[in-house]
Amino acid sequence: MAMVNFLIFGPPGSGKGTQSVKLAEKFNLMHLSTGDMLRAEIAAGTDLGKKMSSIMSKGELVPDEVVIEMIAAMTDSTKNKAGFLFDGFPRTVAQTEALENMLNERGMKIDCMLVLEVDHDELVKRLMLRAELSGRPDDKDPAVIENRIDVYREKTEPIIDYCRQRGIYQPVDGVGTIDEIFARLSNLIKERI
Ligand code: B4P
Repeated sequence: MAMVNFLIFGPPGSGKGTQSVKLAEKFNLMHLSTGDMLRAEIAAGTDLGKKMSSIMSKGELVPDEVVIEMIAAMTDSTKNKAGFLFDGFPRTVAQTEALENMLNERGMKIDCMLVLEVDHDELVKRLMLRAELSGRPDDKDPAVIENRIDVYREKTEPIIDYCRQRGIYQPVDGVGTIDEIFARLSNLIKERI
């Protein structure tokens, strides 16, 4: 059966990670989160993790090559999955082109880009709350949160136009309870899988 591949997309704090875990389980998708992979490198104290942690704690994006390499290393391990769910990747147009190439080489494509839409004040509220619970350094400082949102608008949002031109752009209301948003996303995935 052909794999159907999804991007879950949206500003920091829009709920990509929260929803991805649940969706991957429900639809047997291979969940790949570059944020989780980078935090695992930091937690393991690797050289790469040490280099990346200062970039991430400022709310900047790590270099494209780093995340592209991480994803490339994972795209062959599909283990009878129905498709990929890329979470927090791609974050630049260059990453998007690299992902398309990787998938094309394997006879696949990006089938759908699910974009969680959440207003600015709600994003800040969620991230400040998460800072209290998780202690993530990039959530603690309101100035870093603002920078992450600015970086998203400047470097990541242009991917929306790129995907719109390919006819795979699918906006989703990202405000509501986690279960409500899960139901909205599930309906969209069900139609395509
Ligand atoms: P990520 O790990 O991708 O995380 P994120 O954008 O901060 O959050 P996400 O949208 O997943 O939010 P979540 O579900 O957790 O990136 C972290 C950093 O890693 C980046 O800033 C960058 O430095 C680096 N990085 C990662 N990928 C990269 C790439 N490809 N290229 C370059 N750099 C990269 O939700 C947030 C909070 O909201 C949680 O506490 C959650 O419980 C809560 N929440 C979720 N849904 C809610 C709802 N419906 N209502 C209320 N609260 C909700």
